[in-house]
Amino acid sequence: MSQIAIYGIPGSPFLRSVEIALKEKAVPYQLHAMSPADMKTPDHLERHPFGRIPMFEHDGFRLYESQAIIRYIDDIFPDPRLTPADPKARARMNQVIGIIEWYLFPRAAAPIGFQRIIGPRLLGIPSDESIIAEAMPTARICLAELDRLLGDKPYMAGDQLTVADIMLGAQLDLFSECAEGRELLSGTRLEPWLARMRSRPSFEATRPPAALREAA
Ligand SMILES: N[C@@H](CCC(=O)N[C@@H](CS)C(=O)NCC(=O)O)C(=O)O
Repeated sequence: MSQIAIYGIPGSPFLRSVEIALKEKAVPYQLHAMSPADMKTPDHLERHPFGRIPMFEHDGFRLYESQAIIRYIDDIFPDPRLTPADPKARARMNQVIGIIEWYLFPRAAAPIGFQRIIGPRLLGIPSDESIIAEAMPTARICLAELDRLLGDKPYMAGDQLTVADIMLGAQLDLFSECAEGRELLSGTRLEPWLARMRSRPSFEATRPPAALREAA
């Protein structure tokens, strides 16, 4: 079996997405657990010039950007397939990934999650309520739109688990650890969908550390 290594901070939703994809395919990997202090070190900047995580390595082939990593994993280990064959389902999957990358993470989950979870819980920094208030309108649009796109389907793009479910599940699982995330999920179809995602062995095996989960 070829060697897969991943670098990242346990609990990070993007790192977790990659781990979930590997677990879904029962592919073993080695996790190099990092701390926030490691992000901008010369060693890590050499692996990831933007100083972010995750970073992935497969037999010497290095890759960053989570969706590129997961799509590569899906190509190399195609069973079970995480990309639908149907063009409309594939487009829906890609649309959800785009919403995560452009709106949900940078403009809602990251600012609110940092102010409510990472800052106060891990770094001892008090929450800045003005940053949370500024992010809430985008967070509301994101959750409403993702709920609409899910509709009554079992998965975001249809009848099968795709990259979109994995990436969104990892994001919303952490986001639901704060009151704002829970409030926005409450009563939506995303709520039972997230419960189903959480009960998958791949999600259970990659649960964020207790310090993050108990931060609500
Ligand atoms: N587009 C990147 C985003 C990665 C990302 O933003 N990761 C966060 C952790 S969840 C990070 O590295 N944050 C560090 C920082 O903001 O300095 C990907 O998909 O991998």
